[in-house]
Amino acid sequence: MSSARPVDTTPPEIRSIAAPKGHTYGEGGTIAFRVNFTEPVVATGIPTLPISIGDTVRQAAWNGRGSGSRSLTFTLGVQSGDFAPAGVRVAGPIVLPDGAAIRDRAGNDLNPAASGEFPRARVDAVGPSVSDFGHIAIAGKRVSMRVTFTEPVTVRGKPSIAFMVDGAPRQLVYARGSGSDVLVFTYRATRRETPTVENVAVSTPVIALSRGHIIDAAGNRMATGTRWDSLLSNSHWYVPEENLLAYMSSSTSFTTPPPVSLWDQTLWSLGTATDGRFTGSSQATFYVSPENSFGSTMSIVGLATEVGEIRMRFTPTSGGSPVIGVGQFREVNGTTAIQMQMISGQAGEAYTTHWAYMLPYDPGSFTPPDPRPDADLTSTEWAWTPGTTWEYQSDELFGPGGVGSFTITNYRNGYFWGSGSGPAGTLGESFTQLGSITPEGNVLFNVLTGQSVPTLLTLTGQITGEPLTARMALRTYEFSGSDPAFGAVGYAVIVPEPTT
Ligand SMILES: [Ca+2]
Ligand SMILES: [Ca+2]
Repeated sequence: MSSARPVDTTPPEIRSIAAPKGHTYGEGGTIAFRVNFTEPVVATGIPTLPISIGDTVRQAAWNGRGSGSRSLTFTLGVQSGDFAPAGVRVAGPIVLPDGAAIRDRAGNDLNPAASGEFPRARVDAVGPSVSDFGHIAIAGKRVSMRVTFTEPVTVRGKPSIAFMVDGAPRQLVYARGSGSDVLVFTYRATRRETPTVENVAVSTPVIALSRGHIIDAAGNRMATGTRWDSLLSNSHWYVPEENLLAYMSSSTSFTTPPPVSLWDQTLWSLGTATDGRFTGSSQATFYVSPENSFGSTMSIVGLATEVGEIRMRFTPTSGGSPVIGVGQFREVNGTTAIQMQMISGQAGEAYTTHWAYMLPYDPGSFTPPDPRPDADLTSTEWAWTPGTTWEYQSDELFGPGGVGSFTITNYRNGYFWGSGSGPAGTLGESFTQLGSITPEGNVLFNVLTGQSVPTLLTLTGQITGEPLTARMALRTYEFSGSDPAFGAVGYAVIVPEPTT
């Protein structure tokens, strides 16, 4: 009696996929998926198993071992930015690229259908970042700042934040908070120092990690300005056609005569960025009329912070007013733009202010548009501000605790100007102002005081609220050395019009 072995015509199938180890996988972690088949399989090439990590599908690849057995292991290396707090899942059937196969011993091809959900295999390859730098607090000799993070962090070493006491550079050093999402940085004044609201100033706050680090629960390091380095390094930026608009005022007043509109194109060439710091050059062309233009070539010193703010200083190569700017990285139609507000700042010269969405370009294949008079730059959210009066507390303008007011008389394309006054004898006894407000409410403006030798102050901050409840958080902004410097925050509160 012959017992012919039956011919195997049944394709192998996936019986199960074992859950990866329950864990939060950080950047550089490896997630392993053990795929069990209904019979022994022979694998060749590099079969892959698609895995959903949040919104991204990535391929876990066969690790090359176990051919001839009933199970194969597929592994996936977690990459920076991967994020799946609810776990990962199989996104589709096993993929067999050219040259890859999974077959049983009789040569039947695998039925590749696969599924599986693994809620305990969480992925967090997004480093913690600062969500808020608090105000500086002064209590006797102790100066402190609370810094809030996007998630709980663990601190190793002694990270620090540079600031100034009486013009001297000092460090706020990490003191406490590891394990939570708020860290406190402190500085103890020396015997000869008396820190006060007036003499303490913080630059654009940046956490220096020199001898330490800040990590999240999955071991990812704090995002710093470093994450903007590749975007900024050796890049070129231009102003798109619809943003080609600037305003210029006289050297003595921002209202009399009124500022005039200019068409401007500004091109930046940036060098290598390191930890968010960069240098470069700027070439601007301003047209007063089709026949009347002037150019300006400036060197750039800039800084991007971990939360995506940009501070820039432009120094004319042939003398003249420096320009300072504040900006934010913003996504515009899928491109990372730099929304920039800039204003020239040197008492006694004509002033120019402009804001725009700067876009990256390749000078080898793209010619930025020339200035032309059809700008469509808008910031309609704040079009209600003309005619509003603001009560404003500013130590710098009105003396310690002093209060004055200003009125916005004109607002066009996000540009505004007006005038204000304060207590007699103070710097801000009378002044005019000129600047811009972005759709998101970022404010940058110059104040020019009314003395025979005027003083210029640059203020920056944020406007929030509706016409009846609006307020601005403002602070002075200087950028003369390698770091920007900001004064303490003061508030401007809208004064309701009398109802009759
Ligand atoms: Ca079979
Ligand atoms: Ca994280």
